[in-house]
Amino acid sequence: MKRIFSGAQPTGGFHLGNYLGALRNWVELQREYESFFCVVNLHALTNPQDPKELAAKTREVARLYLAAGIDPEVSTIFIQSDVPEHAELAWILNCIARVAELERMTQYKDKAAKQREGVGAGILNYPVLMAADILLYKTDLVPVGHDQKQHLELTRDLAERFNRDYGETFRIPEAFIPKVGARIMSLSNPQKKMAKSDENPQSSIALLDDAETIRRKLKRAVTDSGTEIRFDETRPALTNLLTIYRLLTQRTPQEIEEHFAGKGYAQLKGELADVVVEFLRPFQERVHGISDEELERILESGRERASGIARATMEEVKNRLGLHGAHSRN
Ligand code: ATP
Ligand code: LTN
Repeated sequence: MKRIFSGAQPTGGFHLGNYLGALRNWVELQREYESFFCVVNLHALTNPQDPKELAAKTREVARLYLAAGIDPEVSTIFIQSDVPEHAELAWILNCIARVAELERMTQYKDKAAKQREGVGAGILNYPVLMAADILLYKTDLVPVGHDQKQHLELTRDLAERFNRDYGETFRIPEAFIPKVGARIMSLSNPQKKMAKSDENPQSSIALLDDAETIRRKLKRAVTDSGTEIRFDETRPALTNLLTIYRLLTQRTPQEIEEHFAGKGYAQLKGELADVVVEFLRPFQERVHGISDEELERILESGRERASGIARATMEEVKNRLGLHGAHSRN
């Protein structure tokens, strides 16, 4: 069976973009692949975190995975820092990565530009840790949103370089980026993606937002000029709302355009709010229905399953590099 690996950071509020761009596809693909879904808390450390909050968010993200439909009986859900091999392999890959290629990453450039006190080394090395996550599990497919495409290309480059220099070790992974939903845009600026790190809470719908908040945010969402409700690339704000509607109702663009013929933005926003609220209600109930004990049991069994594979890969990597431990000499 081929393997999937993906992850999300336990930072900020998980939003509809994270769900529609990534999580939704994890759920769909989990039965066709052996799947690993990780809460990447070491990645979160690239920005300052409050320790208590980080611990709570880490559990919350694992709950969101479960509520979205990741089945712990078929998929492995675990926390990145529970498997030390992620950091270990990241160090090794850092030694074959080049500073110039890391500096070319657009996410790095964006984040570096915002940092007034000097950009942290962790932000530069962030995609190397991501490569380690993926390569440790000999992953075939990585379902992510569009913003991760360049990081996946770097992952492939690092794997190829290692294989060339030290012998065939890593599988070369492919990105799985959905045709629709890979880039859900901000509700307040359709030129920017919906992002957890956006300082304006108005710009995204969090999966844990209550009904009233959702209605208010959608009512205030920016729109373009023109009145006709249709999918139109020259009207990105409208098309973004319609795309969310499309993915949550699973109706075709044609059906949607017919449905809204002769209606205005207010009607669309109202109906979209109903759809989002109806979608999130059972989701939120499931999030709160998972007991702490059950969650810990799932994460512990995830840790065990992930560790077994991670350890085996690291053994191979260390052998390739001449890093034999005392126990394996002789
Ligand atoms: P931010 O939202 O602040 O940019 P992030 O992208 O680092 O945070 P993660 O939680 O690490 O957020 O991302 C989880 C997944 O969600 C990734 O696969 C990412 O590509 C996807 N994703 C994030 N934002 C969007 C979006 N606006 N549309 C579609 N997919 C998205
Ligand atoms: N960088 C990703 C999160 C991430 C990831 C991964 C995704 C870390 N490691 C491995 C897929 C596979 C992001 O979305 N910000």
